[in-house]
Amino acid sequence: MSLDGDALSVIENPAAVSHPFPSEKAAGDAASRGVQGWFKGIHSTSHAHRLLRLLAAVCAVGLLGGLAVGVWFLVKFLLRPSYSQSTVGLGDTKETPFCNVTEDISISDPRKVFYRISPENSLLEIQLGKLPTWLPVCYERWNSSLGTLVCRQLGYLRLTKHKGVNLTDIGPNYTNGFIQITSEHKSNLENMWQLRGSCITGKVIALQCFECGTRAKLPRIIGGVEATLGRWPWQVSLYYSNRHTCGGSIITSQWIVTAAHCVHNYRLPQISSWVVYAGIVTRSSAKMAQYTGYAVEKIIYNKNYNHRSHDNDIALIKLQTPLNFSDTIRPVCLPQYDSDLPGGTQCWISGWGYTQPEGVHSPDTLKEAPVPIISTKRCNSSCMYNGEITPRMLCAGYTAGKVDACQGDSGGPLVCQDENVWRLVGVVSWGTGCAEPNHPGVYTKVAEFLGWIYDMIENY
Ligand code: 4AZ
Repeated sequence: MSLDGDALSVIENPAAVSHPFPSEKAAGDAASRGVQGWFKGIHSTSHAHRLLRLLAAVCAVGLLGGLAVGVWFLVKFLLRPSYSQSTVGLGDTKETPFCNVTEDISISDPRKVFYRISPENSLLEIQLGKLPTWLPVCYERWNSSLGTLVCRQLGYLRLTKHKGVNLTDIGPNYTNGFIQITSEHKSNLENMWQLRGSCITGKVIALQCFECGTRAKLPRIIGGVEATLGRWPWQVSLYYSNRHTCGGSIITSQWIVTAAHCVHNYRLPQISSWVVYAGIVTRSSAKMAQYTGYAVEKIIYNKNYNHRSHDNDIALIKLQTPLNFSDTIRPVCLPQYDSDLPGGTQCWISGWGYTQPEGVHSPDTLKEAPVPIISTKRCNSSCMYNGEITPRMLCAGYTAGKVDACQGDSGGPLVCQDENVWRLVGVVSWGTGCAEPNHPGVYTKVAEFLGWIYDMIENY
């Protein structure tokens, strides 16, 4: 697949060509013109003349030196360097000489306990610290709220099913011990588990969480970046006053995640002006009779949203009627708790946003593009966003620009695949221009809002 030309948002950005600074000669000319003007009209003796000429020369040299230092300062500190594609290729995640960033190679995982649900027998398995084995969980003192906590920890919105399974039914595979719940404190899964040699009840937990982040088996597409129906089944188009305004992602049959900047201000009270279209790739199909769109019941935007800094740029939309899941309409999973993706992780964006940085044209067909995560350290360096990236944001894209989200993609998904499920890692939020070198797309970091999302969905 070629990225050039068929990317989500594109190319030929004039900022890619570095602008020459005014030459020192021109600066010197200007300076000496200034010096000449200063001395015009002064008459004196030849001695005084010589003295004055000497003074003029000293001043001119001083001014020139000052100008040279000024130009150097401008280049080094004030003007962000831009790189042409020949110096930094697409996908480059290496250090650039101006940025002075050293990436942390080993990113330490803050988690002490790891959870998984065995795909073979649905048993809940836990890994404590760095122990090499995954252990099943005893059934005693288990309940559904613990099940919900575990599912959420794993990025699934809710618990679907849970039961105790007889140890005698699961075969001889589990000989390394068991995990027993030790705490009554049910809002936090930390430090709740203890190692045991056996389970008193002779039963262990089998679990099923809300299904998300999968797509139907699709014919494979090579060489194109126009998405096909069902490839991003969580992607929705949010229409405001009959116009595509933003993207969004389905997380349950009734809830859509989008950006706060899409819905705040004058648009917020106009609930009836919003329509959500799901299961489409062409916007023109939204007008067809079979896609009547979904009416909106509620819009909740994060109350800490700051429209100046773009911090906390996240909102939830509740539909009046639930979506019917199918091959083309499906929810995306959320990130796991405490998950932090390292720079270079390949993720994808999709949307109906502008396809030219200066353009006003939104494509009819949904576009998709791969974008690697850029570490916050690098994205916050002086050559990128110089400290503007808060812990609630993340960056994805390319040093060279050229592939990026743009206006109209806002609110839409940045998804990354993790062990066969797609997770909503980011929400398209902002960026300086579109596809500019050294200005990658900035996304709301969904992992920072898991508590808020669960809270809103439960209580509204
Ligand atoms: C916008 O205006 C917008 N290049 C969205 C994404 C980006 C820039 C602007 C990222 O909605």
